[in-house]
Amino acid sequence: MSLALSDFTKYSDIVIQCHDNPDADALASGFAVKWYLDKKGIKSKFVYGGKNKVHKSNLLLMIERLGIETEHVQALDNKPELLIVVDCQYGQSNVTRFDAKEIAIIDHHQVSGELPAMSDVRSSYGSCSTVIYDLMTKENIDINEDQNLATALYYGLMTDTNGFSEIYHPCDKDLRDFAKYSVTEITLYKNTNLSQDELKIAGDALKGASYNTDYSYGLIEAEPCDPNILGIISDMFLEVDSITTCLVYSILSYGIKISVRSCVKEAKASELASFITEGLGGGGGHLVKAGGFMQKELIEAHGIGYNRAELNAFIDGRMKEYFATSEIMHAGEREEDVSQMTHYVKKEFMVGYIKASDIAELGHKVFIRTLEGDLDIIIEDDVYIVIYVAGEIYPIKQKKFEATYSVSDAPYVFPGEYAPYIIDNVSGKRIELLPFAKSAVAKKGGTGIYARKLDHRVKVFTAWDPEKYYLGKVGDYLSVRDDDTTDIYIINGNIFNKTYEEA
Ligand SMILES: [Mn+2]
Repeated sequence: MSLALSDFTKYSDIVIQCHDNPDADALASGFAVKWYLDKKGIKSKFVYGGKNKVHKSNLLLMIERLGIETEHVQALDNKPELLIVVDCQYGQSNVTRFDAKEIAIIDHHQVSGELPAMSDVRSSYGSCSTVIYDLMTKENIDINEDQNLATALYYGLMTDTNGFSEIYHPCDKDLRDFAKYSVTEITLYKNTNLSQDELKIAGDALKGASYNTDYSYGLIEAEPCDPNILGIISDMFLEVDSITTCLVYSILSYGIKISVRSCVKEAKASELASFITEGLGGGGGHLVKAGGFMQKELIEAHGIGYNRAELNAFIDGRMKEYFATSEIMHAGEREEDVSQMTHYVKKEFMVGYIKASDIAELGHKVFIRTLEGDLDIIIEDDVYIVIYVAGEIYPIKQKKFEATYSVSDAPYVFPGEYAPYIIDNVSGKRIELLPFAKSAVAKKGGTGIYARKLDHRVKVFTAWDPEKYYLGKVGDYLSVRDDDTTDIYIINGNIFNKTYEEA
């Protein structure tokens, strides 16, 4: 299921709807779709339903100053040809149901029901604003054409990711880095974000903190409030001396919003957030700060009653489970018992490669943005860029490249979801990598490994990075080199199957 914004241009009677009680991301998303349709000369209306009209000061300022035309309605005058639902999904409990001949969905939450053919739901994105930014980029529209549009999308992403601290997808980073927003506007909204009542919610919530002494974590439930309040509470909560991780949540009518913090290297906040929300929504962020959301429909489908007592017990249970079921290993401090493992060697598989000097001038420093993170390389004559089996990118010297791979005539097919690109730091140019990519085949054999499939979660601190662990999940492989059995690391199960075979 996918869509392009240009799919909408064949309709003439369009209503755009965001979820009830809109937040900045919902408003920015509706505004952006309407902006696009206006540009194409198609009339549309942007509405939201529900009991309440927008009343938060920052949102009122945003609506007024960026010229967002939105209407609070209880019903539609007529059944539109097309209803485009943004930042939520049709049929969810936080979206008033309006009838339409056809439905389209653009969202970034977890899929919770059946989707219409015209839908684009990207659960790993920090905001719906980012999805629309990407859809516009694909239509060759520069959001910076209109500063109000760039400001709205930037603010939508900012507020949905706790001031960018809970961002992880490269496309979110693109919007954050490339939007030419108005600093004046953002500063104004940022400082009208909390009402006196919300400040009181934060104060009340702190009084109800609970502590788990076995695993040194803290839990706080806050009354329904702006997600930014959760971030403020968890930042303060983590400073308490007896805890090393904490989770702050609030139970909303349509789901649970969480904010997670960690100050120890044995638990990444991003990973904890994704563990807590797994199967029920989504979560992620950084080492120290992360956030997430769990959908009411999915929680209920898991047999958990949507009431405070059951939800509190469920969240506390997941926290305990996280700490109880993760094994921590430090490379170099233990010798693996290879008799319990299988001997494997590399098999033949295809990768992509690019000669670095084909994409930028020698000596230039370039920045590469990939799904796994950003990296910088210097363009040298003997540097190649390899696109690995799941779309991961890494630089390699020519000598090592030739020893590991042989070039192939087969056309290159990119296996990943986010097309990598570089920014040339000298010329400032953005260059897509895929048009330059050619195929190569990995040679069989080489250094062998011993490996075993994991049946529980393991965190490995490898020899080359003692600060950050690699997470191994059920189905991934714990591996050691056959010539150095203290060199433990994790190989993703999917990549392992594509790249190794029994010796
Ligand atoms: Mn959103």
